Amino acid sequence: MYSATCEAPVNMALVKYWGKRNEELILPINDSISMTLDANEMSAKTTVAASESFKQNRMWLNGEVVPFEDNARLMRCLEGVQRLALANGGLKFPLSWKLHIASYNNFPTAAGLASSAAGYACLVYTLARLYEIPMNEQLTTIARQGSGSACRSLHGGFVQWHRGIADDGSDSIAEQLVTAEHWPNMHMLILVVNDARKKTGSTKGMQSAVETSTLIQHRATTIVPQRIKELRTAIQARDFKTFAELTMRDSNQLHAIALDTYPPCVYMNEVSHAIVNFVHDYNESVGEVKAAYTFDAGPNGCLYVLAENVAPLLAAIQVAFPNDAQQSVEYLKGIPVPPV
Ligand code: 2P0
Repeated sequence: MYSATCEAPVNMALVKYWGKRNEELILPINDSISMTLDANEMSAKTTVAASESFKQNRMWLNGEVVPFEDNARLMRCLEGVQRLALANGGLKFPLSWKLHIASYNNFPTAAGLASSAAGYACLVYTLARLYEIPMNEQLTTIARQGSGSACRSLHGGFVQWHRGIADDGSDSIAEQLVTAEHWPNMHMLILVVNDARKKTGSTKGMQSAVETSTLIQHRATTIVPQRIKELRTAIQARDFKTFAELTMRDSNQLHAIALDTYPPCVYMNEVSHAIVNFVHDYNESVGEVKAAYTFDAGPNGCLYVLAENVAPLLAAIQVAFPNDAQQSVEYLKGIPVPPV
């Protein structure tokens, strides 16, 4: 038997991926930029074993059996890695050996917290290790076919997913812009507003947006290219103020597009909007932009803040959102919290 085990962290988009131009290959209509968390924060951990004695391919997610060969995205990832393995040559065992895959998330899978990004990135990387394929750009094009945002979790730090122009998706790759060490005091707090499964998943939500939103093409062709340039410059310069404004504007635009979808997709709730207001009020009260929010396809908020500003921000959050049954905004994970 041969096996490999790896971990891959969640990433959170700053300029959002929303909309595909090819559903099957998962090719986006615009570039996106994200930040990958540390692997010891929120991550997926996957073990893949291959053995001559396995009768069939099997997979477990958080201990529960899940479909394998009926899962087209999973099969595409497996076939993609196996194709690379064949091209590499020197296989230790035949590709016909069946696989057993076990994957765990160390955070709630249903919470809408980018679990598929970490999961597929981890799957593809672990398969690559099993077949002894070194990390390379093509792996990001394979992870992309599991879940679009997964391609970004193959790199740490700040990462850009290029939409590409080729019809076969060969240039729709993820590229690391800078490592996490470039901006070591950048932190993310997650405010868990609701950990229930969302009504309209991202795949369906963005598909409806492409079909019905009259704003989405303008965003993809005009707004995002400029925003990507500006964000890259802000990250290079560690310019938090510009970084924060671009991030907040892009989150707001994603949800404007979701509302412009017909029928509309509503991902943020009252508490999410209260978080938005809180961050703007907080920045105004301290006279400087010290926090930025972003929301994915769900109500949970992510705040970006520099290490030195975490303690006062957390103190203000606790005052604004007392932890009662009605409005539970909870600090989930992130960093060692200094005394407030
Ligand atoms: C992102 N999201 O850039 C955006 C922002 C959610 C909001 O990527 O259909 O699970 O598997 O490619 O990657 C979530 O979408 O969708 C997502 P598929 P995915 O992170």
